[in-house]
Amino acid sequence: MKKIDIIGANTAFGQPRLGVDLGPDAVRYAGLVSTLKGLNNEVEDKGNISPDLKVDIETHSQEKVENLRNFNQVKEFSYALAKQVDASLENGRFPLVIGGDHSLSIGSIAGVAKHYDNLGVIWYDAHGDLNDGATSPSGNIHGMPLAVSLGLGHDELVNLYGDGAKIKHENVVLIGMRDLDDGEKEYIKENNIKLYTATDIRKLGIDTVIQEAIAYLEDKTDAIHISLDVDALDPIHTPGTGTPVTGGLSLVDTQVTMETLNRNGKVVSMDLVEVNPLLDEKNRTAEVAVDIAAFMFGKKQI
Ligand code: Z70
Ligand code: MN
Ligand code: MN
Ligand code: MN
Repeated sequence: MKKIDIIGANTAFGQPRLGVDLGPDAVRYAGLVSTLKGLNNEVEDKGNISPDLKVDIETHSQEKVENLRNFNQVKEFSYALAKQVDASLENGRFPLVIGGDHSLSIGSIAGVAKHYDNLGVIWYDAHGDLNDGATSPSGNIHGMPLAVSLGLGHDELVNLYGDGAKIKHENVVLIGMRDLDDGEKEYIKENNIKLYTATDIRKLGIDTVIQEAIAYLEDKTDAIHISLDVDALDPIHTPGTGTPVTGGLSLVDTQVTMETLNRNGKVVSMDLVEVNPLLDEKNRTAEVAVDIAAFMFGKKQI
């Protein structure tokens, strides 16, 4: 039983495709609140961060500052989200942030990091999201949030809602990677970041991977944040996302990961991001997102 705040992070500013801003509502329509309540959690839906968001389909994603698309919008949105996540933890609740594109994690991690000196982060994603303006091939800030949280990137993003890096390299575990840019690969090696690629997971088995990840973070962290991009899963399960990558993780692997993390009890906050209902098949990806959340909050197969 957990006390959960659902926070709709309806941003599409971190990348050029519209529709991901509708992700939080798609996940609501797929039954998020009733599912989590049905598992005996206390649930409050806090609504969306930008309830009056008016998307301008003409100008969306045209503007760049130092190769950072929609820099000012991402900055403002992230700050508002950080405040909301901070308040949620302050009230003794579990912030469950529903995206929206992955740039939102700049804000959610900044909010959580206010509460912990040694926050652990599990980045469950096909991508590393470890670019900065110089290494990014796209200028899309959704490819940068983990770098920003580690202290690499534009000053105003790195220092957003608290000075400097929010997390340490040795407190991060990457799971599901299979589409890393060259600069990201170098950054992972240089900083010795713990990494499980999609092929590592197939070779070792997901249970070994998640047990190793927990053991790796156990003694040096005081809490864990999980940031789950639905493109970590194979597009067979989650077709409704902006950048699907073949060869992904299975739904069962993801259920095992969530169930194990729930049992471990150290996870205090979660992002569930990159659901884009405009690219989906009958809201299937949102339904899978609800199932993933269910396993994080008490669902079992028997
Ligand atoms: C690429 C970039 C990315 C999500 C794509 C892609 C990043 N590395 N992240 N989809 N969720 O543009 O930086
Ligand atoms: Mn991502
Ligand atoms: Mn991704
Ligand atoms: Mn370091």
